[in-house]
Amino acid sequence: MSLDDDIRAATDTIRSTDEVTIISHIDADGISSEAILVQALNRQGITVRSRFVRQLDPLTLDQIPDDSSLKIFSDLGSGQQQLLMDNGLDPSGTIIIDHHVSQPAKNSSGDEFIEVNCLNYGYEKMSAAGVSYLLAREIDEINVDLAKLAIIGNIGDMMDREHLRLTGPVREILQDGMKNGDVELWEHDLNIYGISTRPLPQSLAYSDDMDIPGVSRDPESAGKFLERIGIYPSRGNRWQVWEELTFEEKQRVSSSIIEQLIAHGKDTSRMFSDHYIFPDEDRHQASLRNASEFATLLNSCGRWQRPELGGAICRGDRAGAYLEAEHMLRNHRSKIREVMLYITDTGVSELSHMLYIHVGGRFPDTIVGIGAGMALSRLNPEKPILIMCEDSLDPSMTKVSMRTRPEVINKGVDLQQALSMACGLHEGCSGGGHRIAAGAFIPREVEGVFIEDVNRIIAEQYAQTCQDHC
Ligand SMILES: [Mn+2]
Repeated sequence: MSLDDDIRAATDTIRSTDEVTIISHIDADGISSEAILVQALNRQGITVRSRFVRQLDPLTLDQIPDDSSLKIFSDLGSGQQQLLMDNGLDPSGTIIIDHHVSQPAKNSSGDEFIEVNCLNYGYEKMSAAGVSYLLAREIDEINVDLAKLAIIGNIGDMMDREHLRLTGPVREILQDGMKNGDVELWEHDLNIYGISTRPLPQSLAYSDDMDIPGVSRDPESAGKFLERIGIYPSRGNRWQVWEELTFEEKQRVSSSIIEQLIAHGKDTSRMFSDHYIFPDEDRHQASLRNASEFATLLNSCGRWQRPELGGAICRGDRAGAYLEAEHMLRNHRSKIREVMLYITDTGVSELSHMLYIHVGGRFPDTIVGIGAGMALSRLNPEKPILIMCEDSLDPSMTKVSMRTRPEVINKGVDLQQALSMACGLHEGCSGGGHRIAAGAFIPREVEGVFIEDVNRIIAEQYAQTCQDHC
């Protein structure tokens, strides 16, 4: 079997149905996956209803209608197949489109779900939106105009972060988008975030990947750095965004940063990355002009319980839904900043192999992980960070989020594996995610021992890599 075989099997099932219920995840990848699937299915004359969930658990399973519609799970489901079986989902009437670690399950007659999961074939750098797109394209070539959404989902799930570019099958999806004319590739450009909306000094100061002496973490100094090389704020005191610089100005900035890094003996290997630009989006709606900022907008919709707004934007709404989402994004940013400042001000506890902090019920549990990721570059980025908070839906439970950086992954750390293993040691725990970012829900009373377990497992991961390579 191959991924293509699985895609064809799912397509055959879809062709023989006229009603579908999609159950998708609330993040940028889940929202763009849903938007791809809905449009592809509607074009086939199939009626679709959608549900967005934060995670698949017995509580959210209740939201799935008990009817004869074909159920399509996207960006979730692979790791919860036993739960789905136990809840009576029919294997022949259920499709799972996912990229998380799969745990297959069989019903009493030995049947399994129809699963399309790129990870099952070793494609680690493709997200659910990528798989959804391949399926949509198999259904009808007309769906190549959905490639842009697939790029957004993949970027939202950070599929480009390790290699600083999209790779593998997603690279081919990118070619589709470029051929379709609504995706532009800026290859080997400066590795900064916010190229369409952030004032340049801020973009430079808060690059996750570059530690530029005299620039990083200090927007004011970053502004002075720019002025020293002859780049000044335009029109009053407004700083340009990266996208607005001329080619020559960009080169001047890049070469000055290289000089600065080399002069201080810093690593230059993560200085350049690919950017994915959407030239058809209006400059007045700048948050939609590139894939990473578009993904941020979708994430903020999901995190604040309005995933359907993100879905409307994916389907082309540039009026009501966009304005509302922009408003939410501003709120989202200020809340994440609050989390980050709380973490850096309060300080974290340091164990041998990780940092941790408990923020109680101070912040919505949907954004603490992002805040922790941002705080990490201001703390000790050598160690993964674990953050705990109260579960908003069930106060007897604690939500755990972990984040780390690519350099740490390269040393053998796998947060998904660490949390899954630690969850296996205690009743009532569930966890999953990715090597670089993972999460879990655990009963409150096991918090203390859980932290110790995770720290020990991460220590073992380091030791294992050392055995293999040292
Ligand atoms: Mn995903």
